Amino acid sequence: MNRLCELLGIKYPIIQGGMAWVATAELAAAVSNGGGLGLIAAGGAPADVVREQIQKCRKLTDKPFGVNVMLMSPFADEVMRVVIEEKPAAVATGAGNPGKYIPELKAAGIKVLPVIASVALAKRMEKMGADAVIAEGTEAGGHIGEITTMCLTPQVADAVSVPVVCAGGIADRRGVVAAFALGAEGIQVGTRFICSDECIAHDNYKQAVIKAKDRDAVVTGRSTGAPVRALKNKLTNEYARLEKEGASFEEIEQLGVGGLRRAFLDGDTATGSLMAGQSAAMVNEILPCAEIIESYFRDIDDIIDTIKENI
Ligand code: TUI
Repeated sequence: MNRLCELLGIKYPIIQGGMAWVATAELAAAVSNGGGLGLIAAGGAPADVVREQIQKCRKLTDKPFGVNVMLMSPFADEVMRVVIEEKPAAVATGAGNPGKYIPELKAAGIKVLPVIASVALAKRMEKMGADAVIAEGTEAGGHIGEITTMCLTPQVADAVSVPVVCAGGIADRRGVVAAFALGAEGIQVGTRFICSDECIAHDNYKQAVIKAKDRDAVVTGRSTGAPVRALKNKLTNEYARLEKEGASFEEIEQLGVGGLRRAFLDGDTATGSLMAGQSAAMVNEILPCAEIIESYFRDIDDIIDTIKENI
């Protein structure tokens, strides 16, 4: 039995990425109903909105689901308090060190799954009681670290004993086999789920992901210390121009304000922040979450047979 499935009480070892605005109760419930672990993304939302989302998700699924808490949010403390009261099956965290919250989360029976982008933080999280770590490579969308999935995953797998979930660039079942070959016991998938029937993002956002080619998911914000990967558009071009000109931190940050909302709600593909990973280039159609999940785990033997024939 797969350790991640056992830990979380799920059928397939797949966790949905915690995408701000995109990962609503509807998406999380659909992923959980499809046999994975759905996550509601708290993003920058206030705590009462997160509580409503958790309660809504409970009505849509009787399967385990979780909440992704973005630690750079000004509401992170309040969101954690609500999560501890509501007790979803799991909490994933991003963009920071969740150490100070771990004892209370564990005391509430909530599984703790920190997203990490370095070996050092993976080790620290294991020591502090994390139940698994999500090793996210730089291929991922949104706020990212520097190390590739290919290099990060085996190093984290060698460094910790808890299950490692591999994230960043996994677009299909070939990626699943690669992740498991690198030592992972599960995968986290974000971008692929943007193009699902149950994702309530604006259709323009979904179509932009479908249209994306290999070099379209670009990184901006390296100069401000918060690199973000999103689909290339007027916003990313403008961002890159300001960074090159050495504009002030405030001026650069101002450009991104409301960007996700413009992309997700308004379908503004020019000035919205179309956060997506490099795997966007491999996403070609909108499908129900359950079909997406099954497509990741179907006919795995065929890939392994091909590998055996060639090595
Ligand atoms: O968190 C993410 N992805 C995100 S968060 C987000 S919202 C945002 N928007 C604009 C700017 C910044 C954030 C959009 N996408 N992924 C998980 C992740 N965590 N990637 C990298 C990290 C990370 C980085 C540094 C985790 C911990 C860390 O250092 C913590 C420490 O104190 O050592």
